[in-house]
Amino acid sequence: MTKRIAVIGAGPSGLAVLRAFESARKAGADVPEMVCYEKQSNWGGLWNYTWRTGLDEFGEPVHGSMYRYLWSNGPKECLEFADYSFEEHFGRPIPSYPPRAVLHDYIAGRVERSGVRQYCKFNHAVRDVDFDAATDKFSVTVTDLVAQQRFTEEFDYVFVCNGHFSTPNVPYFEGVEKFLGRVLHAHDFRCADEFAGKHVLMIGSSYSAEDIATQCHKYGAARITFSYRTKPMGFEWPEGFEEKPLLTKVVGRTCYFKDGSTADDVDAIVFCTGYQNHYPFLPDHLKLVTRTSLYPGNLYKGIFWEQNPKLMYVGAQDQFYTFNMFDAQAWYARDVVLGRITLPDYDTMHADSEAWVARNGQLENAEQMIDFQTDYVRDLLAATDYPHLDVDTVARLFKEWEHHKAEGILTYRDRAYRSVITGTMAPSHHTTWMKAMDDSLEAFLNQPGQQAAE
Ligand code: FAD
Ligand code: NA7
Repeated sequence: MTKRIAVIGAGPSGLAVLRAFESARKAGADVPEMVCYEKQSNWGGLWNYTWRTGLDEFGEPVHGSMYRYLWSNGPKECLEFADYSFEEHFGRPIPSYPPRAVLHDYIAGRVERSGVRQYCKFNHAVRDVDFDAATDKFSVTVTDLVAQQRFTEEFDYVFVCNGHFSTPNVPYFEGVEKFLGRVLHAHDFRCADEFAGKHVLMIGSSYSAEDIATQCHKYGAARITFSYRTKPMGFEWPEGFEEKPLLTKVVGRTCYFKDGSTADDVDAIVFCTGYQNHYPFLPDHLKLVTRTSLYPGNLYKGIFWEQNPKLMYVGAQDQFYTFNMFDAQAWYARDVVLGRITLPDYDTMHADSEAWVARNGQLENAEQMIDFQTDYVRDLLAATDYPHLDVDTVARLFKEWEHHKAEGILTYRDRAYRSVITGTMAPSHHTTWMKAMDDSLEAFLNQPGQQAAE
């Protein structure tokens, strides 16, 4: 009997899985039947922009956390697929920090060309997964959102690829319920224009705080106050920015902080307090329970649920590497499913993942974290036929990127890097990021007379 694989989610992680199996099939391998359930009407995951917030047209929680004017927050050269370069997709070199629509086009282009759309069932939300030890099969219960029909199918393997930047982490602060302004989580932020002329408080000191604040500044916010829990970001912020310790209470439109200082006349509070790994469709015995982490526990190779390795997670970790790491995971998992790699016993798997978890716990700064995830990706790549990816060069680019951010949080996106895959130097963008108000694909690619800078 043909084996069957369920893939939950058609974001970059789920698509990496489809692509990995399809490339083996095209090379002559006998691959299992694949079904990918995706609750949105198209693929691309978070990169598939939606204007909606809260619940969608079917009453489902909106997956999207991306906003208008979102530009890549890292160089595209660090996420480039080893089997599909940006140059191949766009027919020419493009600048290093593309806006969201350009990255969506790139992700979609690869899978469109490899013909995997036939495996995707869009507008299908996975509700429940269970495993029957007697039959050695998973049952996956799904709702067809358009037909409003619920059904269950059986599978031999399940890939969990639902992402973990969609369910907000929202702490409570005294008095916030009486705040006389707008309160939202980064998940619901869509458009910086709304905050033109306003004083906005960002709670948090990571990527969302930094990026939403600089977006708001770019589109005319009057003042930005950050509130950090552990430490300030410490960038050289433009005038009107201030970093303060943790918020203690809110009274009217005044915010009080741990050091006794205040911020007055706050118009909006944006909770940039991160997200939860959330798997509502999994029973406890299959469910990963973790905070955002570079190496969640109980996952051998960061992928296999050790108690039942026929359940696999792709993209469940915090990310420096993204698209190419998902590929490395997908190729490795594929080779296990195809019998090309044999998994060790439970104790060996668990000891291995515990060693990674322990090393993760010792990391002290971004450079060490980059090296850690580089080692992880390198380890996966060594075992499969994924095309060569020079992760040492990728790691060097990540570190340069960190330095470039430190040198100018408003200018780092004006930098250009050399492709690790093609060796081509990216051209500079026709407009500096602070002046590039139009984030459409057309505006970005319209580079009059642009030549690749060597
Ligand atoms: P997602 O992209 O989240 O895709 C998961 C998919 O699963 C979605 O399509 C969803 O609809 C589907 N799904 C969820 N639940 C179900 C269900 N029950 N049934 C069926 N389908 C389901 N990365 C970068 O490399 N560069 C960046 O600049 C960058 N910027 C980011 C900015 C923001 C605001 C955020 C939140 C993330 C950013 N990321 C960035 C990281 C991002 O997580 C990855 O790029 C990538 O989208 C992760 O892919 P994924 O497939 O694991 O998850
Ligand atoms: P992150 O990177 O997980 O960061 C979450 C931030 O929220 C971080 O600064 C946390 O502080 C802070 N946080 C979390 N809980 C609290 C509480 N209770 N009080 C105050 N502050 C808190 O999430 P992001 O949204 O920034 O980034 C996620 C992805 O989106 C990422 O891939 C980007 O590319 C875009 P800490 O430093 O832990 O003290």
